[in-house]
Amino acid sequence: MSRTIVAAAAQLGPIARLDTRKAVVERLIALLGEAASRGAELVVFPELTLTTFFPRWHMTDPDEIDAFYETEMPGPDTRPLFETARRLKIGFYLGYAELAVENGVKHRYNTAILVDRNGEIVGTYRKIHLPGWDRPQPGRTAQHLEKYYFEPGNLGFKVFETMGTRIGMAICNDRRWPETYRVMALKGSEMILVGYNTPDDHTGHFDFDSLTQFHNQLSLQAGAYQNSNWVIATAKAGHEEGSNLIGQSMIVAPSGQIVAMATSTADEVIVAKCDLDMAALYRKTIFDFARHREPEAYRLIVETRGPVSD
Ligand code: CDT
Repeated sequence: MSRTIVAAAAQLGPIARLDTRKAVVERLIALLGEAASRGAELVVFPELTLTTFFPRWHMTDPDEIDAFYETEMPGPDTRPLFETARRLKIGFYLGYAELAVENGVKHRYNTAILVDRNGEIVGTYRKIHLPGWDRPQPGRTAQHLEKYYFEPGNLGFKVFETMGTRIGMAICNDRRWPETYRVMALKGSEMILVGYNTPDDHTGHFDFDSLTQFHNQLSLQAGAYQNSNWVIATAKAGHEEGSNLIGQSMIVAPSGQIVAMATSTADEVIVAKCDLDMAALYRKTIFDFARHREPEAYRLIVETRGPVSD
């Protein structure tokens, strides 16, 4: 008997700086309802779902900064989302800015959680590949200051056994790095969930920026195919506070084929029935890791960060 899971990407259009959490959560609940009515059992929301993409600004006032972070999950504003998911029997991935206190010390992470169909948090991931800079860059109107607002995640790439499958999580820039998918695939993941906020005007180099959508597709399709995983990737999209965020949320099969893609840059749900045994097919054949991988030849990948001379 084949194993399937109906998965949805719930793309969000822009969120303004002054939009309240309550207003955003109402949008998420509407998307959850639509996904459920179309048979979805698992919904993926974007990176930093609850607020505008604030790393585009350099803020220095601690109170102003703290207002973008969650100190508890669920909290008073997000609890209705968990309750709705439990009632609809639908699991979800949610990205948000996390302010955590570990051993009495404050830490800030770009985080995603995985919630099962009973509304319980069953997995947490903290973004590892933080793009951008740790201080404002002179001459740039739109900054990308993720290294200023977050520390690299300290939980590694884990795989969570839940909802009848094995699920891994990644966040935005992680999707461009092959190591992200490979570590989770080695741990037996069958589905990788990704939320993102990707501006198409961030480098100022037209030759590069004009390929932003192509690079999104390329990374997600390669990650899915080379690692025999379903990839569910969800954008925060549209013209947000002066920045153009690409949409193109998509569901990619382990064959690398795109089986669903958003057509707008607004709130939009896409749904696909994912055959989990398709992942097994690729992993038993062309990507049978145990038979074909040669880790001795890859040592350098974990021994160095940057280029080395041979
Ligand atoms: N949020 C995020 O990781 N965005 C990046 C843009 C990088 S531009 C410095 C991305 O990889 O899409």
